[in-house]
Amino acid sequence: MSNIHEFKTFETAWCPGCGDFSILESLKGALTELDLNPHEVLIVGGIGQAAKTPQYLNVNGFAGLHGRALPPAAAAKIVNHNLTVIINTGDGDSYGEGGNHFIHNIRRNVDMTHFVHNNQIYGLTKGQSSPTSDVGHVTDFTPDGVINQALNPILTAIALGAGFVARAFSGDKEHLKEMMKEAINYNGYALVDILQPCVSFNKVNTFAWYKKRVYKLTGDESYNPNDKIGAMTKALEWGDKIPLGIIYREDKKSYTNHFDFLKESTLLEIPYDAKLIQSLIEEFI
Ligand SMILES: Cc1ncc(C[n+]2csc(CCOP(=O)(O)OP(=O)(O)O)c2C)c(N)n1
Ligand code: SF4
Ligand SMILES: [Mg+2]
Repeated sequence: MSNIHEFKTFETAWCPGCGDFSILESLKGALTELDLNPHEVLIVGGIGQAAKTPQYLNVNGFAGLHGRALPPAAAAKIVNHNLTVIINTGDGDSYGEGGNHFIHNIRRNVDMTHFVHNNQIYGLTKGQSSPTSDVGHVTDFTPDGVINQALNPILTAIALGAGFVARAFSGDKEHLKEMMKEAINYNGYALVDILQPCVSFNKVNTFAWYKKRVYKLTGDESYNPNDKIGAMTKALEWGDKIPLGIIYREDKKSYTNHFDFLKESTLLEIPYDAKLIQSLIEEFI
């Protein structure tokens, strides 16, 4: 059994009261309850407040470029599929700057878990609107209110063929931890969009704003997360009522499971054969 203290608590640069703190705590709890040890886990971030998460946990970490967390995460998993690979990064990083990677990583279905700290704002750069800011949201960058339609990450992920799509709220740590465990255990790309209040720069989507609206699908027997059309209809719900829980789930073959040679060992363990590589190069000369 791993111990939560192994994941340590480092000094953070987050504002007091930020929703990111509970995400970090729930993540540590989920890793411990899944009995994972620090050396078995890789956490990858891009750039932003959320993307600092790998720096605050005693696990393998990789800080990528803005919007570019998913490619190195996928590469690490493909090279060593024994690693538990998790991406913690923001809504701007995941759905804006990294939007193209978001789309094509879903299609590739590498077995990794993507936790998006969705504060509906660019937090690190002091509060510009992000792809998930609602229409009408006033920021310094959009003084007359956002006019662009907000991106719906849940609907987009389901439409693109993701096999595990969930939503959680950083104001409900216990439920968030359970969603994290389910997502990490899922074999394939798993998205958990986490509603995360930014107390400094988003004065609209506050803890109180979310608390008034969120409700759980978890435990609701009448909801079937395997029904794709039903899940897409549920994904459209946003505003007065916001569903939390596993919105869609389907078992699919993950990327590395397509290759028989990876059943015997990881790519990392296959010895480097300079002669073979040279002969392959010579084919092209
Ligand atoms: C290529 C590039 N563009 C822009 C920036 C500036 N930048 C840094 S963080 C950030 C937004 C981060 O927002 P988000 O991903 O939502 O994370 P948050 O800080 O809200 O957690 C931007 C635009 C950058 N570092 N690199
Ligand atoms: S700016 Fe917002 S997202 Fe960033 S640490 Fe402060 S409260 Fe959190
Ligand atoms: Mg953000």
